[in-house]
Amino acid sequence: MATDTAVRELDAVVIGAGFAGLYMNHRLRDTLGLDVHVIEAGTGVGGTWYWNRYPGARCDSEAYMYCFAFDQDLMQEWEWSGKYPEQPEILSYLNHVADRFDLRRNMSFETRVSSAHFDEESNRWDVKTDKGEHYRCRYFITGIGCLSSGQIPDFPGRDTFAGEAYHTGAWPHEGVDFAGKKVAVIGTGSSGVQSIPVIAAEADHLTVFQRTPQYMIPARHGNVDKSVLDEIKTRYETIYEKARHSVGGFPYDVQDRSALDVDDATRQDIFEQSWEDGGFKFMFNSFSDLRTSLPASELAGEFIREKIKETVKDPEVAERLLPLDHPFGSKRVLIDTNYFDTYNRDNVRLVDINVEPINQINETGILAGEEQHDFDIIVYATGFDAMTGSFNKIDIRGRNGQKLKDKWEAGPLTYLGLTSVGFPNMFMITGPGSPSVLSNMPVAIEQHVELITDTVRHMDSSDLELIEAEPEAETAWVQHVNELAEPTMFMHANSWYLGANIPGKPRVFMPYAGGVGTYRKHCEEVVAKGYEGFTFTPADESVSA
Ligand code: NA7
Repeated sequence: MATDTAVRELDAVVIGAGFAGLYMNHRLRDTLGLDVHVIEAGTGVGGTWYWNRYPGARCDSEAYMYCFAFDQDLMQEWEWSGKYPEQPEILSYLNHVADRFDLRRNMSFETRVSSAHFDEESNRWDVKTDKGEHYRCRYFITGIGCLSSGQIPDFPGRDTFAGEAYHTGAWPHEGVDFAGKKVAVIGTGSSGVQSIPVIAAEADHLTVFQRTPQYMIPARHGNVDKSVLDEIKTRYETIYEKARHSVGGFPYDVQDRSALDVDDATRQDIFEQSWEDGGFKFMFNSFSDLRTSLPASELAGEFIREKIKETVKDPEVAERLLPLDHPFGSKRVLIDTNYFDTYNRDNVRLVDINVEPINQINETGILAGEEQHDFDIIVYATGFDAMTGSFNKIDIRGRNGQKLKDKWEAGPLTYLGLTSVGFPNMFMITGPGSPSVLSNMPVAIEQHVELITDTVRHMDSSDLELIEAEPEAETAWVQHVNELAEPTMFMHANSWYLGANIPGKPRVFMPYAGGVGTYRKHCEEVVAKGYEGFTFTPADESVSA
C-alpha cells in the first residue's frame, strides 16, 4: 500500500460507478455544482454490469425499462436491441451515459475505499483508499450495489483444484473458453440459470450441482422490432411515471383479482397467457396475491411444476428439478431461457447435492457423495453476501468511532434504507431497508439519488451542516420493514433476502417489501413534514472545519 498523500478537501465522496454512482455524480456535480469525487474498484464504469460478465448474463427487467429516465434526450437516443438487455449492451449503455455527461473526469478507477470515518471535531468524513489517497468531505455516499460481494462457499479443499475456477460475479474480461472442456456449475440462482444453457452448448460436458430446485418463468427473450421501441419512446414519460408509482418499478397493469377467486379453467388460462408473455409479468400481471397468499402462491407453483415435467424428458431428472420445499415467490423469481430444456441434452448431468453432498473439492474435481467428478473448469454461481456484505468490507465508522459493521451485527439498521443513526451526512443509495432488489433497480436508484440531491440542496440553502436520522425513526422504520415482509412469501424460504445463504449471517429480511410507489410516497411525506425523523445541525452550531 502506498503511503498517505495530502488530504484532499471535497464536498462529497461517492463510492461506485454503476447506475447509482454515475447518476449521483451527475446530480451533485452538475446540478448542485459540488466538488465531488467518485471512487470505483473496477477499471471502468458499470458496477454490476462491469463485474458480471458470465456467459448469458442479462437483466431480467425489460430493456426499455432498464435505463435512466432523468434525461429525455438520453432516453430518446439510446436504441436497445432486444427484449431483455444483455450484459455487454448494458455496459455499453452505461459507458455512453458516462461519455455523454463527461462523468469520468472526477473518478478514480482501480481504487477501493478502505475506510470512511466521521470526524466529530470537524463534521467531515475522512475517506481513505487502498491507493493511499485521503479525502475529507462533507457528504459520504455509497453506491456500492446490493449484490457486489461475491461468495464462494468454503468447501473442504476448495483451493486445491488444479483447473480453472471462476465466480460468476468476477468473470474474466477476456472470457472463458469452454470448448472441449468438462465443466461444473455450482448454484442454480439467476447467474447459474442464465449461464448453464450457454455453457452446456459450448462445453464438452456440464455437470450442474443443485442445492435448491427453482421456480422459473420463461423470458421469451428475442429481438424487438425497432418500431415497437420507437412507439414506446413516444410514451416514455407516462410509462416511467406509472413505474415510479408501481410495486416493482415496472409499468405493468396490476390485476385486482385473487388466484383463489376464479375457477380452475380461468386461472389456467390466465397463467398460460402470462407464461406466454414471459418475465416478471407472470408475477405482477396475473393475480394480485401470488406474493402474499400461500394458497395462491401454491397454485402458481403447481402450474410451474407441471411445466417443468412437460419440458424435461427424463422423469427422474424432472423430479429432481421440481421446487417443492419453498413456495413460488419466496426466493428471487428467476427468468430463464432454455434452462429446463438444457437437461434434455446428452452432455448435461444434474447432481442433487442434498443426496450427494459436495464432500470435497480436490485437485481434479469434486467428490460428491461417493462419486468423484473430474473437471477442467468449476464455475461458482454461488451468489453474494447480499445488501450488507459490501458495507462490511469497508471500515465505516460514525460518531464515537462506532463501526457500522458492529451496529449492524444483528441485522442492518437504517432509516428509509438511506441513512443510519450515528452516521451523519452518510447516504446509502438503495441501502438495506429500501425497495432496491425487490424492484427494477434504475427506478429505485433515481428516486434515491434525487432525494439525496434535494436534501443536500435543502441543507445548503438553509445553512445546515449535518443531517442525521433519529433513533426512534430508525427503530420504527426497521420494525415497519419487518412488518411488511411478515405476511409475504419471502418469509417462507432460505434466501439471500434474509441473509440465509451466508453461514452465521443474522436472519433478517433486508429489503423494503412495500413497493417503490408506496416507498416514494412515504419519502415525499417525510420531506413535506420538514424531514420528519431527521435532525439537522445548523452550520453556526457546529465546529468549523
Ligand atoms: P443466488 O441467487 O444467491 O444463487 C446462488 C446459488 O448458489 C443458489 O442456487 C444457491 O443455493 C447456491 N449455493 C449457495 N451456497 C451454496 C453452497 N454452500 N452449496 C451449494 N450451493 C450453494 O446468486 P446469483 O448470483 O445466481 O443471483 C444473485 C442475484 O443477482 C439475483 O437474484 C439477481 O437479483 C441478480 P440455494 O438456493 O441457496 O440453496
